[in-house]
Amino acid sequence: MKNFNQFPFSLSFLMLLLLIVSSCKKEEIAADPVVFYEDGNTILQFTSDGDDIEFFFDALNDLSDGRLGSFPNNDIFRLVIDYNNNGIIDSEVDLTIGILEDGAVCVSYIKDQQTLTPCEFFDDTSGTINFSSTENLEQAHMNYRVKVPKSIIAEGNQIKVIVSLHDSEEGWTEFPRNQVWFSNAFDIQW
Ligand SMILES: [Ca+2]
Ligand SMILES: [Ca+2]
Repeated sequence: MKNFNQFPFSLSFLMLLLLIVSSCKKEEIAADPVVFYEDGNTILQFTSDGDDIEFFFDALNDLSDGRLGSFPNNDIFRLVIDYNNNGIIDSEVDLTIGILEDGAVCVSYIKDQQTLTPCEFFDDTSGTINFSSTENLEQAHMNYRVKVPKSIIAEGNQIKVIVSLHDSEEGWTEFPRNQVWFSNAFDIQW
């Protein structure tokens, strides 16, 4: 009889505790940007914001303004995403994100490491390619922001990502470098 009475009490107490912990955790993550790569030249970070996620790529060593012009004579980024977080390419499931010259956010699905589908465009996406100072460096330099709904980029709350930055003078730099998608990609979760 004693055990029978205790069980519902413990269960509801546990559920209340879980509710409190999970609501605190959500607010904490939404407020703080998470840096997932940093060296003296490049800072890569994301910020979880409700149903959206914002990526910020700060190219501290790119001091040449490459906002105008067409590829390869411009500065752009490419974000490669392992949608189902399984470490391998799943054709037309995993995706890439970039920004076109008119500012539109282009979502392309990966067929294989060399082949992407044409751009698709989704509501509630936004992005900017900037030549400006940032909190990391006062001198004007290239930096990139892109915000997308989490539902576009993730099956759950965890993905692997690769970021490539293109400078008109230096070409592509991939983070992490020299790899087969997504063998040693960055793990991020929110
Ligand atoms: Ca440049
Ligand atoms: Ca995958």
